[in-house]
Amino acid sequence: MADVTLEALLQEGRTFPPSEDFARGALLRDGRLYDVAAGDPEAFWATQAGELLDWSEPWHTVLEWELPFAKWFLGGRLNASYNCVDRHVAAGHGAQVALLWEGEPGDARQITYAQLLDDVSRCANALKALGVRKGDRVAIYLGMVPELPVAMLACARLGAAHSVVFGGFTSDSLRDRINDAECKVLITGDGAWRRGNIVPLKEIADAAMTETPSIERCLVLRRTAQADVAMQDGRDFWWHDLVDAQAPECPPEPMDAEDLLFILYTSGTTGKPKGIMHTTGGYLTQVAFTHKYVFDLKPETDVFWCTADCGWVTGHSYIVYGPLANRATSVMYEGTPDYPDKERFWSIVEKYKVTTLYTAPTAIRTFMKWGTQYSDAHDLSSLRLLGSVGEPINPEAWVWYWKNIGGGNCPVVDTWWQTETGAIMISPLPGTTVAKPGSATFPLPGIGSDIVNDEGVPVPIPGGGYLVLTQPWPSMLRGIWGDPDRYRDTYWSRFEGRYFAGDGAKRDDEGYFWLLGRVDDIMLVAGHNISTTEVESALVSHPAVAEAAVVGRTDAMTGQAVSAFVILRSGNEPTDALVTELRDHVAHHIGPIAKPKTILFAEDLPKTRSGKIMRRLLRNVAEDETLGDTTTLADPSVVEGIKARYLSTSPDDEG
Ligand code: 7RM
Repeated sequence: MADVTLEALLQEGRTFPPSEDFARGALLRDGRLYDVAAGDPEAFWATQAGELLDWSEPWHTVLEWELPFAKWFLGGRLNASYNCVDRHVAAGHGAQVALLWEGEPGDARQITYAQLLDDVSRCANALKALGVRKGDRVAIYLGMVPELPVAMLACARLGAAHSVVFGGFTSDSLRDRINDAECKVLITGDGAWRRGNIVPLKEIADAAMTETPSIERCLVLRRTAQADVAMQDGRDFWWHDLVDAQAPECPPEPMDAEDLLFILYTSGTTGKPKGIMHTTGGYLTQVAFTHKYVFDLKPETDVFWCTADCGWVTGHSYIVYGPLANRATSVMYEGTPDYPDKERFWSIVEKYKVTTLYTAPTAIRTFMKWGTQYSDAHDLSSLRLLGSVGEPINPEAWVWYWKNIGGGNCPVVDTWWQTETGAIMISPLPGTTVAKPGSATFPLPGIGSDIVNDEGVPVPIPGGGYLVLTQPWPSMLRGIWGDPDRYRDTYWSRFEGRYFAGDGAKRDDEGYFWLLGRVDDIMLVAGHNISTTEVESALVSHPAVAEAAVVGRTDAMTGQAVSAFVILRSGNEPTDALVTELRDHVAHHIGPIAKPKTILFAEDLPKTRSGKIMRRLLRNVAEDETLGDTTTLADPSVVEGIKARYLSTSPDDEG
């Protein structure tokens, strides 16, 4: 990847050291752990596994690496549910709140660790009664209710792998995921609340279950209490009948460190969804490690809030397994940021005195678009640390978050990782790393990564190319369910001996990592590679812009031309003069080569259900092609709307 745009990000000169206050109280105040880990990564991870978790049987071998297949902590035995719940109760912390659950307006529940132990044990007994055994797979299709983590932990208690399917997916997606993993039981609900409306989960599940031969039983939680929920005799059981009747004791099954903990499907842009497999010991070690040190967790005083849905990996690792393994008190929120009003997040922060907020750039850019009046109306002084995950965070959004939400005194940790990596891989350590807005900074202790060129040769610092991971890590995926060849092809064949993440990245002259987006999205303009992230960040650095997506469109002169879709901050008008100004702004910040040939103002951008911009569809719009597969879109009407506007606006064709 040639890099005309390299200078652009290197111009980001702002640096943010942790405040003295924060650094003084931090778990890690210097970089020693990097050296310890670099000296002997296996010994480092073994120390973490021993310190952070309880094992019923010690491991005899830390790592067995038969590229591309890794096994960690061989011979070790443990149970994830025991580590997340029982041991905290046994240590006298039963009365500590595990989950501060905030439901749709008016609804709230607090669940202590002691209560959680009861709930998980009863649910596990119910699953047993439904025939679930160690080694089985259980599908979970629920909204963000406490019973979702309870069900996950109940599966883990029995040694059955869960496959959580996001509650916003269609019956076809649910059916395909159930069939791929041959799940035996489905756990769902009568419905889920979504902005005052009911998503009829059971109806959708019923449609799926007409074509899921492996499903024997279905457990149904009553959440919305609509009138007519069809229950099939002998197959369907109400949670409140079956689970509530069980004994609150259920011995946790000792699991091999390498036993499957869960499968989680990633859709990707092409091909059928991949069932990413995570196992017990390594996964739990790394989620506990990263949750503790990246979020500087103090279990006695912190209130941690990860705003993701449990249907995504972020929810698995930083709502369920990481925080509970570390005995954190977490907020779990059922709804969306804009319902019933745009102050919802900030009233929750104020209500629960949240100390640590972990959210996504898509949310931060939305808050930027709305303006600061909503956050200003609340006391956010409990916050001491902010996190970001899911996409590159534009420097302007980073600074906005730091200033308006963090009040200028909370470190921001921009955390890069994937469903496949299981846990955070590249991120600041908040008490010691000097942050730069837009940079995920450095690989964490124990993580090996590099940036390589097309031939797989490491690119010297400073420079850009493909992000690779160079050594196995404990929470790495163990494969794709049922498809070892696809595992090898997708991740381990592009660069020999190294894991290819699919992302472009750069290092600046101080070795900071800057993630540049998926390599499929990189544009080639007049022989120069231009990253979508950089042009988008340049656009977002203009005071009128809240969010931007850029794609390459075929161009007779330059091969590809930059085509931008822009969302304005409220109070700005979409004028021709602004188009000119924005094009000049990009030219000024990056260079004339990156100047968007066309700019279209939009109300919204097409996003996946987890909030990532889907540039592939915008590319179709820009190329005037028929729209491709839109099934993974959160709201398919958005892209239709953009397409209609695009066609009615004549593209600006001067250079
Ligand atoms: C956790 C999660 C993974 C992809 C990944 C990147 C992008 C995630 C960041 C990021 C830049 C970040 N898992 N990504 N975090 N890009 N900076 N901090 O999102 O499997 O759903 O997605 O998300 O492209 O490869 S995921």
